[in-house]
Amino acid sequence: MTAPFGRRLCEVTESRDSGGYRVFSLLDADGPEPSPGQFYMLAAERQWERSGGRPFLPRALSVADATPLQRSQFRAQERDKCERQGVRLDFLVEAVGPGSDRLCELREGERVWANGPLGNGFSAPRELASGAAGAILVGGGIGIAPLALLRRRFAARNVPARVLLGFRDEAHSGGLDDLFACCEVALASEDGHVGHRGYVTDLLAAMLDGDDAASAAVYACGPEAMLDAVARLCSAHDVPCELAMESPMACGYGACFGCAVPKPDGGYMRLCVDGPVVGGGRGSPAGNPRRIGLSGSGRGGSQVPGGGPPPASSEAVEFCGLELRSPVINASGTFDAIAARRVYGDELLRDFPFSAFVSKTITPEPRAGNEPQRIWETPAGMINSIGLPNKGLEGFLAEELPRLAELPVPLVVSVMGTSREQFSRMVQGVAEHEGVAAIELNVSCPNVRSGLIVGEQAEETAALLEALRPLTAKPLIVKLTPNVADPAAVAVAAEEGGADAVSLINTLKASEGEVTGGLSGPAVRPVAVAQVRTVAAAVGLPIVGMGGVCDGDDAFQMLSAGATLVAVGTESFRDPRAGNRIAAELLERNARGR
Ligand code: RRO
Repeated sequence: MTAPFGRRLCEVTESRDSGGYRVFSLLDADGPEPSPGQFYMLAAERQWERSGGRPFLPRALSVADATPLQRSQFRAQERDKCERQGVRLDFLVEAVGPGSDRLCELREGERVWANGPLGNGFSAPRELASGAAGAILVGGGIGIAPLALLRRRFAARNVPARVLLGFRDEAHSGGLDDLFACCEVALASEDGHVGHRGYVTDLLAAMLDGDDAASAAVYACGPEAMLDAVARLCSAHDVPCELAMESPMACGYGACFGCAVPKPDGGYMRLCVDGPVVGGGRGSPAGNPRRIGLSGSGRGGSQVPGGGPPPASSEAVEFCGLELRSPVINASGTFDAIAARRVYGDELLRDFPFSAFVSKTITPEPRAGNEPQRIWETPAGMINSIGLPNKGLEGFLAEELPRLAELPVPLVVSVMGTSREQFSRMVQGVAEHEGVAAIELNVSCPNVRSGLIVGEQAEETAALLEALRPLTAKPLIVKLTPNVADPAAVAVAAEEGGADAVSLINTLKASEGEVTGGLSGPAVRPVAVAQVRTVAAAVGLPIVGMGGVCDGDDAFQMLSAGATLVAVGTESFRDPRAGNRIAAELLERNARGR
């Protein structure tokens, strides 16, 4: 079953302490019932971004319990809004940072933005737990949460399930009484305050040494070291296991490419869409899980260079010969329409959030992307070091282009190479396909150590465009870097070389501690607006303005600075429907301003 497309406000119906943790309940009037192991991206409606711009991104929490509610159980005012039955969702959370701190402070009556249920849950009980030994559930710390719902589903189907839970110390054994109140559990604690003194995997090892272990199946969630140990034990005993993993995640639906974990056969997978539950093969779980935790070429834009009011109506707009229904598109690499369709189904196509779709940048050969960790939250933004994971030109043309051609909007393919020859191959390879309306030349990725970043030098940019211009009549859009002293000089070079448009800004080179990558989000918006204004004053080309656009006012500001189109990037991580929302807000704002 697919999730409803977008995020929705859910009321907090209960919130209470549970040991060192907090349990809170949400009334989800519109969502389907989740499967054990699935998760939601959550953000409080109020006071998110409250202190120093954090928390900024929503937080992934796996669901600890889900209770279908009949309409009659809703409060009167909710009942009218709800066409079918809703679900009460329980979550377990520990205050360990700005996001979880705020979620721990939720009080009854508050509202929370929820996007979900997301991800692949544990297999249905009948598929794995058919043997006499049934299921063995292994939880550690806050990882006990998804196992609580799993245990209830097993019980409902009369599948025997033994539960092994481990805690560091008393302060970290919260949730136990709440989530496993009425069932038998074997406990372990590192400090010996309860049950076996040691690790929960000691209990698992003893159990797997038993006679009936061969017919068991193991389901586990907990810290990385625990999952590694569970995987090793199961492999040694030839017992199938499923592991609920965790990785820093910005979006939950495949857009951000942040939650990568290594695949057993090399490369990476995104935990949000290929997990968070992985494994299932006999003795071949997740490989080596690294981390757990959710816890046309119409030259000249319609804008007056250097500013002036945006068009009175934000509805239809012409851009490089393309008729777009609104000026709002996506920023390359911030929305994976193929993954999003897997998650949200065809509802995505019916209400597609952008008036044109820009692909993630592709390169001549496949790339696995950078080693995780790949994303870090910053004040009012985030740093990424994704490293261009993509299937390469051939893989893109064979596997992705046909599916992107099904989108209800024009397709812009973003390409990159490390030499003029490579760029030429990319442009030729892509341009001949009917489904490709325009090509973005990414000369500005901050995260690939390829040596030259073409867009840092005006002469290189002009020479590149002169080489590429004769290869296609399709519009060429040059994606500029903000990491130069004079972006307008590079934009002028692109124009002189024959570009049809420029887009800016790519992310700002940034560091937080040891981490280096590209900064995006509202934190960069003033820089982006300034650069769009400067570039608009210097070139006659249409401009795609982007950088921290979160709402209609931001979009208006970008258009007022001289952009013809506005691209939404990081905001789509927080709100999958941000593109349509911003287009509607822009329309409303323009109507007000008239
Ligand atoms: O994949 C990335 O790391 C990435 C790219 Br291609 C880009 O153009 N900008 C960015 O911030 N990250």
